[in-house]
Amino acid sequence: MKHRTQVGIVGAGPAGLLLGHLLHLVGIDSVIVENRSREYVIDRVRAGVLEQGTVDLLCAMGVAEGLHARGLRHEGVYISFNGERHRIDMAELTAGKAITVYGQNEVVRDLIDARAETGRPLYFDAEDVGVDALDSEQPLIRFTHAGSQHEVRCDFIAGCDGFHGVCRPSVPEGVLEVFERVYPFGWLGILAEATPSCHELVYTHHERGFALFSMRSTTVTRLYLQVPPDEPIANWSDAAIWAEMLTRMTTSDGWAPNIGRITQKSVTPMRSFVAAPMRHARLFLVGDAAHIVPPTGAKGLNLAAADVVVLAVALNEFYRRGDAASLDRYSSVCLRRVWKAQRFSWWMTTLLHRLPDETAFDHQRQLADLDYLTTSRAAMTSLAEQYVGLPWEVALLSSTLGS
Ligand code: RFL
Ligand code: PHB
Repeated sequence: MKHRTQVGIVGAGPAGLLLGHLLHLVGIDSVIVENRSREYVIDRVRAGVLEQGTVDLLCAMGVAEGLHARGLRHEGVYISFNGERHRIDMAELTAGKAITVYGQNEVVRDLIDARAETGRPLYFDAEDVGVDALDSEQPLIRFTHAGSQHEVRCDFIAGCDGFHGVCRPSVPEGVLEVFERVYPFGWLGILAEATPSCHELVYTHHERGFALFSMRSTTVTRLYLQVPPDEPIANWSDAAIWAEMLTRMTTSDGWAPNIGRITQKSVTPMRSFVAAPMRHARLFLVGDAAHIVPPTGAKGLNLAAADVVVLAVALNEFYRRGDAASLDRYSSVCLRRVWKAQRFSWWMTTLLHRLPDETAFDHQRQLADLDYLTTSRAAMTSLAEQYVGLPWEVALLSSTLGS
């Protein structure tokens, strides 16, 4: 089967779905091709923290009904070390900005529903997905679906297929420069049926390693523990997980997470990665396909959304006015934000984790950093403005959606 579209989108994660819907709103056609099932894409447990800019984007796109009903707005965040929790009042330090806790799977479900309502094509369970003719005027996406072979001829392809996708590896050798750091630890994450015992997140530095208290709703707690990067999850019984969580997180005032039935557990490795430029010919790399951050700064999904805004605005200018200047700037505009998020995520990660080869000096310096962070208004402001998200190109977006 042969199809023709303006923008072919590989991947129905947050990046692909957001892009598809923004393009729909400005009247640009797209076909989205996803190799997993609808259920798998929705059930995958990942991010939870949305920056103010991501929230504003979902609102401007008219897909924020669930977010308004079930999202949890947090105006502060806690940093815990030496058994004491210290609150950073983000809203006060950033003239009223906040983050919102709303699961990535909820965002994805809302966007899949919105896509279905538009009637525009979205193929799940696509097999043998590949991109071709990238250097031509009409690049192609090829895939097999329900036994039939499909070929989508596109003006542009958006590679929104995550870190393990096919788009980045399809760029010819020598075009992309890769910057990478792999960390000597991973995160063991759980979801538990337990009422969150604190209404904001708690990032904990502990002798035995990092721990994070988060949530998904008023009845579900999300927790993470620093573990070795290749730690088999089978090594961790539920009882062992709770014992370690309580050891690391309990503070001297008696605060600790509530315990409940564990409904999901997994180990995630941690890396920082950037491939530049984020474009080759008519292929644009978007979100995790181009960059990965360690989750400590809660930036991955938000960075993917920021890329999407830049690309959608540029495509709109191309189709409305025949002006390709913004498409030509896509990579450099995105990379400025990406590198600042890389720096922030690396800083949060190295501030809060124990390194296997760290010296007593490193440890004392880390504690001094934490002390400074939680007592200096300048340091707290710096964390707050990056955590709620550096300014977005929202003016650009609203003029595009309004046009
Ligand atoms: P995704 O979500 O990986 O989506 C890519 C999609 O492409 C599909 N795909 C293909 N489709 C067709 N053909 C192929 N050959 C394909 N190969 C892959 C995949 O099935 C998938 O559906 O990338 P995207 O859209 O760029 O979104 C990025 C975010 O998912 C990611 O950055 C965040 O989850 C990172 N992250 C967090 N980000 C935040 O902003 N805040 C957080 O609090 C946060 N916490 C986290 C996180 C990631 C985590 N893990 C598991 C890595 C916590 C964790 C534990
Ligand atoms: C989450 O709730 O999954 C979460 C929160 C903060 C992070 C990472 C993940 O930094």
